[in-house]
Amino acid sequence: MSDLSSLTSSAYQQALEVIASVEPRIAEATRQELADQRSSLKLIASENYASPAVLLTMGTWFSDKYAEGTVGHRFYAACQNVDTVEALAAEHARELFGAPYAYVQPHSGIDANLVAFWSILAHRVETPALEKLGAKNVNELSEADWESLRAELGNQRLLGMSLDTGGHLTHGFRPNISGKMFHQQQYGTDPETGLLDYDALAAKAREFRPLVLVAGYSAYPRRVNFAKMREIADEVGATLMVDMAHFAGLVAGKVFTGDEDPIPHAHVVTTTTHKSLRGPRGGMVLSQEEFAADIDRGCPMVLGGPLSHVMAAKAVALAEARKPEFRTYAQAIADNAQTLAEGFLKRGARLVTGGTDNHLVLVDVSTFGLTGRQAESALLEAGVVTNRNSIPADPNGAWYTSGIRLGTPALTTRGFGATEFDKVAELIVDVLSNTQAGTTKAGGPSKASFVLGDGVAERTRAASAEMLDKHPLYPGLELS
Ligand code: DSN
Repeated sequence: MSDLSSLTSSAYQQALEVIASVEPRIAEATRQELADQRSSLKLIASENYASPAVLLTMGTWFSDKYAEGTVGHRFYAACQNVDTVEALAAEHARELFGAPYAYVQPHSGIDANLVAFWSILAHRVETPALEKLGAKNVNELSEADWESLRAELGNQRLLGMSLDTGGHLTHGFRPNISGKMFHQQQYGTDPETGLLDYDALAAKAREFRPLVLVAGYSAYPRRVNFAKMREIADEVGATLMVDMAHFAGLVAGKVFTGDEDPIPHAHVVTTTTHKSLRGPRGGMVLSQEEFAADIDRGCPMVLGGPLSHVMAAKAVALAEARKPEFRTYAQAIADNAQTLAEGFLKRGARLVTGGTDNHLVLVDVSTFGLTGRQAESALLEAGVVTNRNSIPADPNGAWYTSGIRLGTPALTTRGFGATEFDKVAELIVDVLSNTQAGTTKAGGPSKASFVLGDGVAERTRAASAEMLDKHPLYPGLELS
């Protein structure tokens, strides 16, 4: 056991004892969560395993500090150490991504997107209106001018990728705030190929003329040409916002470069920090200088006090991602996704878009006679953690779905390579081929219940355990 893993073991051992002295059930659930994560194949495309350094950084007294405002300009006293933390996290983010500006306060992806939306509205709508009226801020406006500005702010257009073709809720999905605060339209993918059709997208943008064009995805298994996206945005006068939450690790690790790197092409880029980037749970906004001042007003515009302990952990994670080994990790994420996709294809499974060139694979499980819900549940019983996901034009809707989404970031962190990912595909195909759709209580076809063949869960768990034991999670971390 290395010194570091021994230190980590004793740190967690002692922390759990302290927690148990107050609420033993929480200490027990925490131990159990580690045991469960260690003993299952984690394939949720948006999850990962942060390093012990990142995790430990979150458990400190920075959590107790209020620090509304920005570095050096806080609405609370005694923020000198939070200033250090926030400035460092932002510096690492700028250096890592080559972004002129970084804002590390958002608590999550939706917060980051809200900051981005409102800073775009502030920059493109509010500021010019205030200038025209000769006012410095909205408090100086007459009631009538304020009402008319408010109406204008709420009357803007956003074009984003639809949820069922791989976009995210926050990209203009009607039930989400993004679909309510903007007039929204959605672009999709080509019905035949499942791929983005840039010409169709451009035609839609010309007709709709959005203020904001959102690019990025959470379930699209392909790379995006952000240079083309920017051309489209420029042609129609839109601001290009890229949500790179899923693939930030591939951008950081220089797997996505040139036209596939959103940073030089987008006006504003948002991300979470806990997916392929392997940091703490949180969000971040990167931008060109032009938007910096408006993004900096994230608090109080849409955020409250920053989570200083999480900003500290972001700084640690971003420092990790600046190391050369992170590039090796990022490349392995993409290589492993290729292997996983090939493993499915050679065993006869159907993949949306026919494959992948990022970190995720979307399997159409209807060819196994299952809904996504049934596939997800059967796999979970066999110790394989995935999530059900809509496929384009999904006949089973967003609850039952017809797909499962699989990602490689987490198991790549554990050291899985080509051999293991091919085996993962084999195990999943075995489970799905040996699962039958169940029936409802009334005897009709069910979209949820399923019957897993005898012995399938046991043989899957045994084969997984062999691989998981060879690639332990947090090697050397032992709890008594
Ligand atoms: N929930 C995340 C995902 O799984 O993709 C996105 O917010």
